[in-house]
Amino acid sequence: MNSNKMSKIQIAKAKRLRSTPYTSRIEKQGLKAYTTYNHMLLPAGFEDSLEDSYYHLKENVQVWDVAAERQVEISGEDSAELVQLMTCRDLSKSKDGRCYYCPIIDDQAGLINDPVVLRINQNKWWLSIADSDVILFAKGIAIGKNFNVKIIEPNVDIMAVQGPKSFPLMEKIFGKAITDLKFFGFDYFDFRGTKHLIARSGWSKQGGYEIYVEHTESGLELYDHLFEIGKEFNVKPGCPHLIERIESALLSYGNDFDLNDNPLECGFDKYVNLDSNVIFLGKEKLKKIRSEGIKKKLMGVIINLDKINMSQSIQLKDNENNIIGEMRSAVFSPTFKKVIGIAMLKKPYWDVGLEFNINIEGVSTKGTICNIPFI
Ligand code: THG
Repeated sequence: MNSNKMSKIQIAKAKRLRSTPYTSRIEKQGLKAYTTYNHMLLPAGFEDSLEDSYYHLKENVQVWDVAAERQVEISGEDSAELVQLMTCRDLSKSKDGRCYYCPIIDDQAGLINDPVVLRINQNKWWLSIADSDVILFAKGIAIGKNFNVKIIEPNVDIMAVQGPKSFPLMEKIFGKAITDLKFFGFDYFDFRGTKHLIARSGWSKQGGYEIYVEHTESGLELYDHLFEIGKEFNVKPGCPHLIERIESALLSYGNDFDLNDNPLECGFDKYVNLDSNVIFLGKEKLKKIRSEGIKKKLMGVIINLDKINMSQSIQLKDNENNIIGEMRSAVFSPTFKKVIGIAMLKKPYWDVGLEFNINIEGVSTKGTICNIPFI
């Protein structure tokens, strides 16, 4: 009832809520909903149901307008030092032509963003950002440090090609070289005389590519071409998928975590390097957190329900009505036939198997804590 009413409310477009080069196309291709991301339109659903698009993504190939994953380009002689200062991941051995998933933190180790960092070369980096204004943070640091860098948001509009059939589809256009690309590697590939930066990456675990379109006209031709020759692979338009991403535990900045959480609480331990000699903001604070131990932790939850509609976090309680954490994202999973979610649990309540109570739209029910990813 509520959600039906909600869906009739439209979002008013304006210059401030930026369109993408693909907007007119996706609107003709059955787009049903937008969300906003980096002050830009991000498609959030097409005419297929959430479940139909889930199975479609897992079996076929989809093209996504993810231009809202904006680039912060940092170039110049101090660029490597600035990028390192912003992330707790050690980039001292990073290589040209590689992507790095990097938590960006402030001096208190609070998470500013979790971009994919592309090392184009030692003096030119792209931070492919999640939904927060990284460019202002970068500029602030650069000004304060008197760095010799140029920081811009270039005209780059990513289209993602995701799903198992993305490999034969992309091979048909770009040849075998594209299937040789390693996970999180990128290179330049020719399409009708124009070079496009293409990475083997994307916000799904179904495999695929991201095309960082700098030459819009050629990019739009490529977009149309993907749909033209993709027919044999059952290509459809799509967008980051709520069920798939929760099952895969691809975390979403602003939903699952934000400035009030640190990387160790979010399970980003792999991307936290405290024992090398690189210099970054928040390093001392993170060392302190590591030695004292974290006080909350992101976990999975499973709830015996067949639907849920979330737009804010929901408290989790124990039998004595103590708040033990909060669920931040959730969706019904057709694979588990239950609601699965991502929750921040307070110490000492993050034990796998622990039961909790949760009240959803007036109905009280029980759930269980589990590890992520679900799949
Ligand atoms: N692609 C690009 N930019 C992005 C995203 C993207 N910017 C915003 C947002 N997504 C950033 N968040 C993530 C989260 C997870 C991953 C990528 C971006 C990801 N993680 C892999 C995993 O979890 O298996 C691998 C990380 C690794 O180990 O290096 O892909 O999707 N361009």
